[in-house]
Amino acid sequence: MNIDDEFDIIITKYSLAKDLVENKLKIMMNDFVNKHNYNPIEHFKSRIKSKESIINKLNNKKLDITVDNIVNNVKDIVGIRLVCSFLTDIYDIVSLISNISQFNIIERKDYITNPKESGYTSYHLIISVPINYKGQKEFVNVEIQIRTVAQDFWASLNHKIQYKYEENIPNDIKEEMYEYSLIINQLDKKMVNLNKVVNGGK
Ligand code: 0O2
Repeated sequence: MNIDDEFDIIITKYSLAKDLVENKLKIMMNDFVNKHNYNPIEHFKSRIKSKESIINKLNNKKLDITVDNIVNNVKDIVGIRLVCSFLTDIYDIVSLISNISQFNIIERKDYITNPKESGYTSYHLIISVPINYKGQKEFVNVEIQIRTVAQDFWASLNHKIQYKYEENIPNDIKEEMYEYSLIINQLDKKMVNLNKVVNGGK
């Protein structure tokens, strides 16, 4: 089988995983809203990584373009981003996701407690979920990124900057973005406190 056909199969399998995870998350959120009368998720987005981006990622990691390398080294072929209002929502959502029986947590990265050098903050989970492809059960990885609206705002501009300058982001822009990430973190913490005051300490 040539690599284009292999890619088509990979995309089909990961699309099944994306549908499954989206459905489970919707059910999870409906249950939460029914119970607490509050929806911590402002919005959510899903995407399947393009073939070009998958190839770029393997090239950056100096790996050959093979099915094994794709499956073992590109953990975010399916990416789901959950954006919420408050820092505290992030940890509630992580805990809810961790309790979904079909989701097997493979990796947790708390870039809120340990921000990346760029200033990037977000909580990442890599989960493995079962899919049924042509009558066979298989497990597929999905990346879930959970972040606040403010963190998402920062990440979105940072993504544009990375795209424009690639590896050569000018130092003054890097420093400015880092400074803004600190401001955003302070703001997020203040918003949690103010929300507690407004809601009588809850
Ligand atoms: P895209 O376009 O969002 O898909 P990996 O790079 O995934 O092989 P690593 O280092 O373990 O391995 O991944 P990491 O850093 O935990 O997560 C990678 C993803 O996090 C990125 O995916 C981005 O979505 C996001 N991310 C990480 N660092 C930054 C950052 O400094 N700025 C922004 N805006 N996003 C970041 P991709 O595939 O790089 O990009």
